[in-house]
Order: sequence, then C-alpha cells, then structure tokens
Amino acid sequence: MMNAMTLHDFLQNEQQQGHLPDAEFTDLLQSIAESCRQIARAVNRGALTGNMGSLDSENIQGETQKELDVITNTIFLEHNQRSGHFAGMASEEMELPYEIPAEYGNAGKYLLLFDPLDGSSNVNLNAPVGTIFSILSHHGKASPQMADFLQAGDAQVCAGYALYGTSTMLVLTTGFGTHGFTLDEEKQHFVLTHHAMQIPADTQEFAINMSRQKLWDAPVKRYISECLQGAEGPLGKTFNMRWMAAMVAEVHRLLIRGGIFIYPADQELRDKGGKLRLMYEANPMSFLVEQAGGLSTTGDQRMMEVQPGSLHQRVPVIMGARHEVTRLQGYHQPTADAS
Ligand code: FDP
Repeated sequence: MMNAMTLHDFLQNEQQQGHLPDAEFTDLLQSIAESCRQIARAVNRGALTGNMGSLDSENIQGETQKELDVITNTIFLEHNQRSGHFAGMASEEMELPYEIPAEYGNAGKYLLLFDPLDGSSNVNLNAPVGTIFSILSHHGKASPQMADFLQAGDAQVCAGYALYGTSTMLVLTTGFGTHGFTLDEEKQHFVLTHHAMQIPADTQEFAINMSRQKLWDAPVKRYISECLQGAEGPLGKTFNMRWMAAMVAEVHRLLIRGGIFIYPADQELRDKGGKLRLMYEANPMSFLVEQAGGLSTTGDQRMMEVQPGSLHQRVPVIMGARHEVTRLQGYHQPTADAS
C-alpha cells in the first residue's frame, strides 16, 4: 500500500483537530496498539508454544480459563500499567479492579477496562478471536474504587478492539468516527486501511446463536421467524445468517458489510442478565457501532445509557443496522402487535 498513513500519524492528525481528549492520548493509544500487537503474536504462536489448553481455574464468570486468557490478560496489564496514563484497570479475567503499582505511576487520568481474549472458545479452532477495550475518565485519586469504574457507556472517551483474524486489525473511536487499522506484519506497525467505517441502515443479514431458539422471548422469536420467512414474509426480503462465536468478529462484520447482531437474554440466561458483559464488551462495541451510524440497545434501553450496577454485569445485546435494530426494539414495546 503506497503512502499509507500509520496509526501514529493518524493520531497526531486527530490530536491537531481536537479529536483526542488530550495531548497524552496519542501515547496512550500507541501503548494499547503495542499490547494488541504482542497479543496477536501470542495467539499466532499458540500451538507452537504449547499454550492452547484449558487451565483448572475459572474466571469470575464461572468460565474455564484457557492458558491464552491468562497470558493475554497479563500482556495487556503489564504493558499498559507502565504507560503512566491509567489510574486503574479492570478485566474480564479478574474479579476486582487491578491496582497499578505506585512505581509505574498510578495517578493517570483514565481507567482501562478490557476483555483480553474475546471468543476464546475459537482459539483451538484457529478461528478469529479479539481484544476489546473501553477507556473512561478518572477525576479522583490514585487507587480508584469499584464505584469509579461504574460509569455508563456514554462516559467512554475511547473504545476499540483488535481482531486477530486473517490479518490483525485495530478498530477504534474517540467519538469522531470509527476507524480501522491493519497491522503491517513486515514493518510491525498499524496502518489506516478503513477510514470512517459505516454500517448501512438496512440489511439482509442477521447473526444469532440459533441453537437457543426455544429459549428466546417472544420479540426475538417473532423477529427471527420474520427474517426466515424471506421475501414472502412481512419483512419482504431474503436474509442470510452468520455466527462467528466471537463478538469481535461479529461486530467487525457489521462494520465491514452491515447486519444485525443479537445475543438476547433468554430463559436460561435471564437470571444472569444475558451472556455478554456490559462494561468491556457491550459498551465499547456500542460506541464503535453508533459512531459508524448503527444502533445498539438492550431491547428496552439504549445500551450506552444503562447505568452499571456491577463490574461484570451482563446485558442482552441487539446492535447493528439502524432500521433492523429499531424494528426489533419496537417488538419489545409492551404495545407491540405480537402477530
Ligand atoms: P467467549 O465466551 O468464547 O469469549 O464473550 C462471550 C462470547 O465468547 C462472545 O465473544 C461470543 O459472541 C459469544 O460468547 C459466543 O457465544 P456462544 O457460545 O453462544 O456461541
């Protein structure tokens, strides 16, 4: 690619245009990009280094941790705690917020929340996995408390993900569009390849785990049934279906070619609130999707307005093409015609 803009140059430009919260953000995001590059390498070398197995331990979600879950969590923590920009961090893999040791500088203005290895059941299959992150402002002292992290998605100053697929990509937003960068493996830096990504308002593609159909509530059953009726049904168009089993890959598809992604709360998941985590999965992805012209909701409420009650809270997720998300959200209204 001739004259491609590097992530570094892009961030400098954004800084000059006032699209970054402050001058230190270029360095902060370069540090995150570097940790994603290291994770890409760890994931890529997985089988060669014998790191593909499961551990005996469970994370706070009660899920069996894979060796790579723990390794990638450590990479992200260790790399970013040294940047000096963060007051604290929280991860899917740790029950409580992580306290940054004082010697690294723990008086930064930001909090970092992340899922180091999203879709980790894909690891052994050599299928896509990713890292998701969300950055919040922190106005308090060093050693932030749990309550400092519990900010609604609208308070995010930046969100992004890295996708470890056929190529490694970094996709991010600071509230001025959603932009994608591809890792140049030869030069080992990220290059702007997808400027101002857009999700078309209409779509003919949905993504949902169909094996849970009998557990869904009426609004989701109705919507998917209408999609499956195709051109002869009430939606008047034929739908395609995809399921990647990794949220990063699903959202990336929305940003590349559109669609709607749904992970509802169902009969089995209702007590937990849903499957996906609000603070480091649904919120950052919602920020990226909205910045690309899409919508994201729980069905009852715009995702980024949900006031979190706990760090590892789960939520139902409906996100993507504006018209289809609006339609399914409408089916959740008490007045919706159930036909
Ligand atoms: P995983 O548990 O493998 O990390 O984060 C939860 C998640 O993956 C999402 O990335 C993915 O969309 C979903 O779970 C997959 O769910 P299914 O097991 O129902 O396919």
